[in-house]
Amino acid sequence: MSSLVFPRDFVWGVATSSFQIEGATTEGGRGASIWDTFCATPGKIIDGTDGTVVCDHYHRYKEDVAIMADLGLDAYRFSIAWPRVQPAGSGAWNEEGFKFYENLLDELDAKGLKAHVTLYHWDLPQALQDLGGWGNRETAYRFAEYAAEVGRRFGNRVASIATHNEPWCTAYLGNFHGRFAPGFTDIALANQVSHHLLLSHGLGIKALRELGISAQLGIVLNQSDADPATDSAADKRQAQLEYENFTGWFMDPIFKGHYPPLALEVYGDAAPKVEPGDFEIIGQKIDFLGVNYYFRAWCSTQNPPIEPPRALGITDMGWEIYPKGLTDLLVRINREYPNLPPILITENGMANPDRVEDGAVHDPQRSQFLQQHLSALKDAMDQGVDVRGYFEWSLLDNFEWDSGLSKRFGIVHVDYDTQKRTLKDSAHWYREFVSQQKRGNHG
Ligand code: PNW
Repeated sequence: MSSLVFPRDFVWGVATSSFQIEGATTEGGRGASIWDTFCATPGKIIDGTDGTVVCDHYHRYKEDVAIMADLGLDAYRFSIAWPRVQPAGSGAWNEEGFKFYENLLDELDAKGLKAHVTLYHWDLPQALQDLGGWGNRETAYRFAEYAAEVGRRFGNRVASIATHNEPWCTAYLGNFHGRFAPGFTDIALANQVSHHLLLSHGLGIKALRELGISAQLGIVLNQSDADPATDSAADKRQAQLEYENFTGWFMDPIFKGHYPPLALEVYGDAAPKVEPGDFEIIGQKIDFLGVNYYFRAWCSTQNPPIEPPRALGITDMGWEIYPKGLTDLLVRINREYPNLPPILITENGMANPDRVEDGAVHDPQRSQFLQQHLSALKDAMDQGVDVRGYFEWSLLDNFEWDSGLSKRFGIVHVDYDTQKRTLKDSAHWYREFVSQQKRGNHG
């Protein structure tokens, strides 16, 4: 089915996040999160759904782990809901919350799956938001306490711990575009939030490192290369600015010790306030970089703008399918950041309006998407980029944030009325692909 051959020890997995699949938002002593609040605000979620049930994974995790084992995967990337384990975001720990993740880890162990844990996939305890959320520098210190507690409990039994998932989305979709919780539209706030997220990352890594645990430590960033529509100086400048705003804004502080210059200049007075020593904290050495890739950025300064060619079509999110952008991105960051650690592709996948027909789900678009992106990934590796694993987004159809349940990213279909899971054709395809990698052609 494929002539692609990845290294023998390459890690094959799938990814999810707590708020998107768990449900049970008021069970087991979980505190409220900003996404509970946001979902309860009329007009914020396009189909009016919320996180109270979603995939009911909180009660069905055994079935979901069994599916991953059946697919022959090596690893599972999931996130811990901070308000489940520390309902107020400071002070008391909730043993029942930790117990859920302990049970999940036991189940993964029993099935031979390695756990890759994300500490923050956007569900901030509401109690911390009430104190200013990520706009308040103190939140970074609360995060480091939370990180250390998870590290103490699970740090020797999980393969990796990532501090944040996609801080760009938290900062800008949440505080500038207003599309994500907490729903603000203030660029200076969004910039300050991004700085506090970076600071919390550095403080979290420091605290985890001091524990001497075996888990690999890192961060997950959503990244895009940015292509200018033409060779004009204006389009090229726009593409550089786009790269700096989206990818460089987090990469440069971590790997170069400063914010990217053009973006900083354009933000002017809205640039974040940085305290002495912050970049030293942010630049803590990490063991891996998680890259989430969905699309490239396309930059045209003409009016009306020149549209991207979109030769391979778009997904149900309206995102251009552009596998070559993954190669371009990886080759670029590998060149521009000489001190880059090994990379994990922590998310890649597509939304498609899948339906069950006669007990099956035919989603050839998704299998093709995965095949194309794995091929693009291999191209980058052949050009010297050190990539160690790939996590498909997502195991299950789930709560797609402001799109609610209306967008389906899973390789496994979820019927939200019955909670029945149905393997899509793409799940069968992925199982066969992974099995082929394990069988060899390894020369
Ligand atoms: C990522 N954008 O979100 C998240 O890590 C997942 O939780 C999510 O389900 C997945 O990708 C699919 O969307 C993103 O607008 C949300 O640029 C929005 C954007 C990018 C990533």
